[in-house]
Amino acid sequence: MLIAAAVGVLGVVTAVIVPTMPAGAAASTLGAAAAQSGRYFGAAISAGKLGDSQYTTIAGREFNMVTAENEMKIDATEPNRGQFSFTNGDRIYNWAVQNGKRVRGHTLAWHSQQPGWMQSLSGSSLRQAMIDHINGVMAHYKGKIYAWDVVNEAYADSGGGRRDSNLQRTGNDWIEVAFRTARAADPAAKLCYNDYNIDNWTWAKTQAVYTMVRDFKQRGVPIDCVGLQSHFNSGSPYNSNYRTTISSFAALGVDVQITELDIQGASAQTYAAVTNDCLAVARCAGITVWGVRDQDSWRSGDTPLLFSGGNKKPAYDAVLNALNAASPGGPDPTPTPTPTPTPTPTPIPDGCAATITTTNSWQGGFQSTVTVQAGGAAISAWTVRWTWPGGQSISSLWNGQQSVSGSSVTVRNAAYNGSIAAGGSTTFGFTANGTAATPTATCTSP
Ligand code: 9MR
Repeated sequence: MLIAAAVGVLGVVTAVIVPTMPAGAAASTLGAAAAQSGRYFGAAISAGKLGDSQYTTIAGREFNMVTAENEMKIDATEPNRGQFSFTNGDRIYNWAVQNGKRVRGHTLAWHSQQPGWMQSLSGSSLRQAMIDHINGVMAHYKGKIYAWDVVNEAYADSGGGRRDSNLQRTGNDWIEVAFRTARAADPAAKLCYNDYNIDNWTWAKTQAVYTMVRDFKQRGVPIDCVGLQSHFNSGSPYNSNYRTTISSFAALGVDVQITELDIQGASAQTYAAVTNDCLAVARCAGITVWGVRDQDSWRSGDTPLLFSGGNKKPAYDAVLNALNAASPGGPDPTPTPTPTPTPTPTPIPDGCAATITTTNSWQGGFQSTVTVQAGGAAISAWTVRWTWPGGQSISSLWNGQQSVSGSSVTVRNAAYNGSIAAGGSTTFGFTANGTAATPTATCTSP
């Protein structure tokens, strides 16, 4: 009877516990939680605080991406013309890498925080100084930076035009010259345009930057990402059309990175909304908060961050929970106008199949989605191959790893989307130069 009672109790306990167990173990830090869907979670780090153990304990534990808050800016890295200084930039870079984090570079061409010598330049000598600066800094960090904010804050606060600055007065093409210089200096770094108040889709500044990025993609000016700074406050509040902003930029064929997030008052609900908006768009690559604790913020009076002293704020839990609730296999695919599915009359016996569809095209270029489908058995890795018929070339590819040999393209799964359930599918995408083409692709899985 005792045994029967014990079994009965165990049976009840089991029945209660099992259904409440999460499908996968929830991650306990922001970086690990974001990584579950192939994203990162970062923070702006200040070299002067690397001796503060509360600061480094939190930052070391929670974040897997680092931006130097001031130390890689123009005044810090080239205090005298032609004389570069990387002491503090390297302190941050080394701390990040020694702690297993990647680094975003911030920033190469900006009207603000210019050293005195640059402020006094104009015309072709300023243009040359900008090019030399980009080359000097990017050479030092070549191959080491995940993404550079190549150009920062080049648009006016209202009206939808460019901001007046000494750089703007060198000619309207200064932004594309900066991007072309940056691509040649470090082809491995993603190149971002970064700005504030481009979060609300209805604002003229947002539309102006969108138009610039679309023009750059159409003309082949190298740009890989848009940084939405996302400093939210009463004058520039979060709006639910933020998701539209993210997906609209992404649909141009660039990554979107939330680069300097802080929210006046740190509403948990707003932090969760921002996180969910990023999670809803496959090409929203990650989120960086602009500081670690409230006391570290450039707007500390707004208490806009995720930590107060050593303590996690309610906004922290909201962000962590949102990240943990994201689909584990990878980012949700960007909602695209459903392309007419290619009928698959014959079942895939084993392995996988791949289909290329064109989702967008323009003069000289196009964007495609490739659907990778598993056959009758689950697969844990895949390789898709095709041959371009007419000189096309990929300019940017996401959710996969490409290698190219002449006209032959090979794309392997990314770290987070190799596993596909039997009959399930995943997608990757790319933008390419040339005339839109949908060659037959083969898929193999080991
Ligand atoms: O947080 C930065 C602060 O420490 C500096 O004094 C300030 C100087 O311009 O820059 C702050 O960071 C800015 C970033 O570089 C660009 N976007 C706006 C950020 C907040 O001002």
